Amino acid sequence: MAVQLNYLAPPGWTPPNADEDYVIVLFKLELMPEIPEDKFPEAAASIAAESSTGTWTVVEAGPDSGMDNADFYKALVYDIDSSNHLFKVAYKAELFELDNMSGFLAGPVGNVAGMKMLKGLRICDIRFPKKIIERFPGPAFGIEGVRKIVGHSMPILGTVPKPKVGRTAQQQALLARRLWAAGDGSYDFIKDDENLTSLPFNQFEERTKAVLAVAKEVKNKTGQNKIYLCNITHSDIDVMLERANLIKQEGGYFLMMDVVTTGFAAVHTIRKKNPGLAIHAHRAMHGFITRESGTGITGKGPLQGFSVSMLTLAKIFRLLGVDSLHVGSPKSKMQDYGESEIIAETISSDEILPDPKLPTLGQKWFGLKPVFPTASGGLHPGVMDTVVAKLGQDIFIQLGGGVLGHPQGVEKGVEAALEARQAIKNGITFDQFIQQNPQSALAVAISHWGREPRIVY
Ligand code: CAP
Ligand code: MG
Repeated sequence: MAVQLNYLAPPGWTPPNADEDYVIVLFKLELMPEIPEDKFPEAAASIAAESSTGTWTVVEAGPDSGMDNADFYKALVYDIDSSNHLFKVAYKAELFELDNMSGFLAGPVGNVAGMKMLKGLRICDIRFPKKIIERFPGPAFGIEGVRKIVGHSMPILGTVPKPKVGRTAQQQALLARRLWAAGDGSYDFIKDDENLTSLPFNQFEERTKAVLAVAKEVKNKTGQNKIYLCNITHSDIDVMLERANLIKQEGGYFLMMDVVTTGFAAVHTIRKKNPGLAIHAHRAMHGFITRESGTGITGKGPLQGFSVSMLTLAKIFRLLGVDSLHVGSPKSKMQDYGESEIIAETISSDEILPDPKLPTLGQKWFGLKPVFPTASGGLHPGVMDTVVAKLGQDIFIQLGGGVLGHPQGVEKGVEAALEARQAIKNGITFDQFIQQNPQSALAVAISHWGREPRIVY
C-alpha cells in the first residue's frame, strides 16, 4: 500500500500554540519560467515535504514503514500569499533534535534549494519556539554584561586598523595606544580586521600580548576598561580555544570570531568552552549566503537567486550565544534595504513583531539575553547620528576608514567620533554643533566625508 501525505494545511489553519511548539519558516519562491503559475501551492508543498518527512515520490507505507510518524511530524504549508509567492511552513519542534542547530538547519535550509523546479528561493525568516530557545545557551554577557565591562551607557565606539593588513603586532599596539589616548580618552575599542589572524608579520600571540598590555596600562592610569576585539578565527576549534585562553590569561574581555566562515558548530562550541570571554561576531562571507538582488527582497516582485536572510542568521547566532554581532547599518558601504534596523531590534529586544515593510515573522525570546548590534562598513562621524537614530543607543559603532582617514590624522578622527557621540547624547544636531564649533574635528570630518556614505566602485 502507498499513500501520498498531504503537506498543505486546510484553508484557515494556523499552528496551535506556535510560540511553544512550532518552528515557523517564511519562504519566498520563484518558479522556473516553464512551470505554470498554478503549480505554486504544489511547489510549496514539495518544499514542506522535502524539508520535513517526505520525498519526491510516493513510497511504500506498510506497517514497518514509519509512515504513521511521518504523517504526524510532517510540516504543513499555510498562510499562502500566491501573488507574492510567499508562504509559511510550520514544523513541530520535535521533528528536530531540540539543541542541535546544525541538525535543525538540514531540514528547512537543507536540500530544498537544489530542487529543479526552482529559479529562486529565500528563507526570509525563521521564528523559533520556546522548546528550542530554552535548549540553547544564548549570550553569556548580553547587553547588560557588556555594559558592565565598558562602564557607560553610550554607543560603544571603536576602530579596525586600516590598511586591513599591514601593521605588525607592535605597530597595532601603538595604534591602540593612540586611539585610547586621543580626545578625552574615552574611545572604547580596537578590533582586528577579519583577515588578520596569525600572519607571518603579525602573529596572534605577539599581537594579543602587545595590545592587551596597552589596555592594562590605560586601565592602571585611568581606571577605564578598554576593549580589544581580538580575532581568534581558525578552522581548527582547538586552536581557537588556545587563542581564547591566551586572551583570558592576558586580561582581555572579548574574543572575536568570524561566525560564518567558522560555522555554527564552532560558535556553539566556543560559546560553551571559552574561558569566560564575551564573543564578538564578525560575519565575513555572509553576503554569499544572504544577498538577493531581485526586487523580491522586500516580499513583492521576483527573486534572482537562492538566499537565507541575515535576519535568520542573526537569530541563530543569538541562540548560539554571541554577545555582539555585525548587522549592517544605514548609511554603510554595504547593501542595506532596511533590514539592519529589524535585525538590530530582533537581537536586542525580548520580543519583536513582524515588520510591515519586509517579509518577517517577529520573535519572542523568553528571556534569552540580548545581543549588541554592531554597525560597520564605510561609516564615518558624519553618519553617526543616523546610525544611532535608526539602530538605537545600545550599539557598537565601528569606524575604520572613518577614523583613520580623517584629514588631520588618527587622533582627530577619534575626536570627531567622540564629538559626534557627545552631540547625540546632548540632543544637539551636527549642524548646530558645527555652527558652534567650526574648527572642531567633527566639522572637518563632515566637510571631508559629508553626511552620506561613499559608494565604493
Ligand atoms: C569595516 C570593515 C568590516 C565591514 C564588515 C571592513 O571597515 O572592517 O569588516 O564593515 O561589514 O573591512 O570593511 P571600514 P559588515 O569601517 O573602514 O569600512 O559590518 O556589514 O558585516
Ligand atoms: Mg573588516
